[in-house]
Amino acid sequence: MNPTTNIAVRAARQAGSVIMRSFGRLDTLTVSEKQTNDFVSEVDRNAEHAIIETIRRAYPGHAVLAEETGKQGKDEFQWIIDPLDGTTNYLHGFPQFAVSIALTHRGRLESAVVYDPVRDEMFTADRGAGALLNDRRLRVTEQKGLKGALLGTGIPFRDQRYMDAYLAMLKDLTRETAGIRRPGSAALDFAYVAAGRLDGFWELGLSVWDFAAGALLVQEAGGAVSDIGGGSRHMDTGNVIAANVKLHRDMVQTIRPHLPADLSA
Ligand code: 2AM
Ligand code: CA
Repeated sequence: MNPTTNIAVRAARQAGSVIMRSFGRLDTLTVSEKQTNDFVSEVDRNAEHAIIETIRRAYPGHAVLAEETGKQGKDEFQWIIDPLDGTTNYLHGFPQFAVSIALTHRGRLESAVVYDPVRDEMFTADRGAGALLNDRRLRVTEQKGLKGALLGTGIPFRDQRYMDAYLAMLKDLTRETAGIRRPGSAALDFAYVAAGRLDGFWELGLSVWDFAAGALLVQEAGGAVSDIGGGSRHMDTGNVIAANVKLHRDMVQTIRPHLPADLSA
């Protein structure tokens, strides 16, 4: 494992203990709403602080982009951090959330960690060296098409502009697959695609910290990640499809007819 991935693992465990310490006493947390339906608690902030401290100590010159504190520093290396992905689940005591930490070098993903502190599952990837769950090597499924596939997704929760387009995609994919799941943590959804627990995943309007680490996990597990129209700008647009290569193609084809003009580029 790369030294940078090792540091990310250490940081993720520290965040995990901040998160789990408060999981049994959620009623005492102070929660605020950043935007419509977008919540943050002191746990998000404390977990993020713990991650940034650990990274800073090891790599003081690196830049950071983190969900709660934004951008800090300027460097070829940038850490992309979501201290608690699935905050809404967390605040309801619904045990599906994760810590997500990625490192990019000149915009290219190098290291990825997604950590589920409830199940103590540590998903890691180094560019060019594969993806692991704890010590086990990960591989996307060999699902050949939509028939029989289990897909993950996220329902638009903030920006409702694309709701009708999204529902049309959902309708077609529901009809053609074995089932659709909406677990509520995009970082874990990507990790589950990498681990072969989901065959594929799609969502519109994600933030880069929700899936930067997840994208490298899927790629290193042999899968494809793209923009919703099949292009390569997903890290900028936040509209994503992830799956094994064959299924990815079928998902793009089914989704494409429903894309609003401004998303199909
Ligand atoms: P977050 O908890 O880090 O904000 C999936 O829809 C993604 O959107 C999640 O990874 C989640 O990341 C984010 N999100 C923010 N608010 C949400 C909400 N009310 N419902 C679902 N997802 C939300
Ligand atoms: Ca978050």
